[in-house]
Amino acid sequence: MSTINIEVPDIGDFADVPVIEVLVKSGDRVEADAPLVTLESDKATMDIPAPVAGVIGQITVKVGDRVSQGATIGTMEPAAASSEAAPAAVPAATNAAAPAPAAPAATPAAVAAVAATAVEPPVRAAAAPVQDGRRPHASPSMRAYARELGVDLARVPASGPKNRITREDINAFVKGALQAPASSGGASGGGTGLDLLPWPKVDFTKFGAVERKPLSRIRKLSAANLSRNWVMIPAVTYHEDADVTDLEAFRQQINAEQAKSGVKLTMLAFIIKAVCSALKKFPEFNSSIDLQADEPALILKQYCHIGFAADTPGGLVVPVIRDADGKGVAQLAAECGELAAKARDGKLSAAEMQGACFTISSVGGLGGTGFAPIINAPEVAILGVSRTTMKPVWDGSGFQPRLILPLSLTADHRVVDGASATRFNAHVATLLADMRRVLM
Ligand code: CAO
Repeated sequence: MSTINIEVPDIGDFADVPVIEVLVKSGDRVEADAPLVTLESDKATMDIPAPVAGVIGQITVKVGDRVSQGATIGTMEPAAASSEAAPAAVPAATNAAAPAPAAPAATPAAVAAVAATAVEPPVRAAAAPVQDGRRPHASPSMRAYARELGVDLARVPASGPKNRITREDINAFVKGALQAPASSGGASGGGTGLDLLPWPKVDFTKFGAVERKPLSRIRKLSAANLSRNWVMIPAVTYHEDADVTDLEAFRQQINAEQAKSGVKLTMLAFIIKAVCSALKKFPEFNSSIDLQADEPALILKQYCHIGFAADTPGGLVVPVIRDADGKGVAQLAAECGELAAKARDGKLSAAEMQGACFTISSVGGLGGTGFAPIINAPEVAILGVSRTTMKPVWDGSGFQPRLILPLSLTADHRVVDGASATRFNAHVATLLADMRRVLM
């Protein structure tokens, strides 16, 4: 056997430097210069490289041990010594005329010289992390690995001690980038990532008294969903006015007639009915885009489940009315009322919030003249509804007082072009102006 010791080579002025990572194990085959162990001082992170190519015998240090120049960190068998075809190692000192050996000799003297003589590979060092955490903290070998893969270390979340980026972190980052939808842009720099500034950290107490209130579960979930949807969907909002003068008169009349029965037709129920009809006419609005498949595609749905935003003390939730297209306005109004009550009581089941094809967000009961709602992924559009107001409308010969309902449709431009969105919105407005058209 020609086992050699692996020693800590010249590491400059450093002594008693902690081992922060052991990168190899017994039996690993390594190239010359391959990083074996990482040390970290106050000022730098250093890799101790393999003195020659070969097979690791054992590593005798563990994370937390402290080492200085000359300390043995393990043993290895040089490749030439373990190969039949390789020339026999000749101690340089005994054969001055021979060419320099490809591997060190197996004599103790030669072994001792390995780390500090001609075959001594350079110790690679990286600056220690800066305290604000912005400069990525990684050993030289991890920097080299990241460079090889084209990974910008500043984007890799670190899981190692002292916030250090490990090989697993880089692998996870690359895996995530490969699995991300093409539309989200790469994470390789070059202007395709978001390159956002860190969120401002402010000590608000410097400016006045504050109270810290934990976020509700709903708010935490919706914050994550809304952020993703806002960032990932190239959305455009289109505005339209619907003349609901006749519809509102009809609704009031029916509600008055049925006052004793307890049935109340709501504006939202009529809007759901109109939207279902428009989704039949414009099927791309009842779809989801699948960019993750090998063959990206549009999934067109044959069913019509409608979500509606409900304001609750815990935050916004979106209950879903199943097969809304097959239901009458009275039933739609009743289901909306029941689901909204359940939402406010925090009693909605997960199933009651899943499977929507399209969402309606109505703030009309509260006010508003228009707003840009955020699409509820993986849907491709959402209709915002604001408060009806009586407005003077020119009929060709004079101004007439008409009740106007503002509609704000946000649509995913990857699926819906501006012309289609405007047609859809105008169609919903036409249906609301005369609900008999829903029958056609
Ligand atoms: N314009 C004027 N008034 C309206 C209106 C409109 N567009 N829509 C409803 N109203 C009035 C109704 O006439 C009713 O008044 P009356 O009781 O005097 O008849 C009152 O507002 C309540 O209406 P409603 O009982 O029909 O309830 P709704 O359909 O307006 O609301 C729900 C139900 C669940 C949508 C609502 O409670 C809610 O949570 N809205 C907020 C949704 C939200 O937060 N969206 C924003 C999400 S961010 O995108």
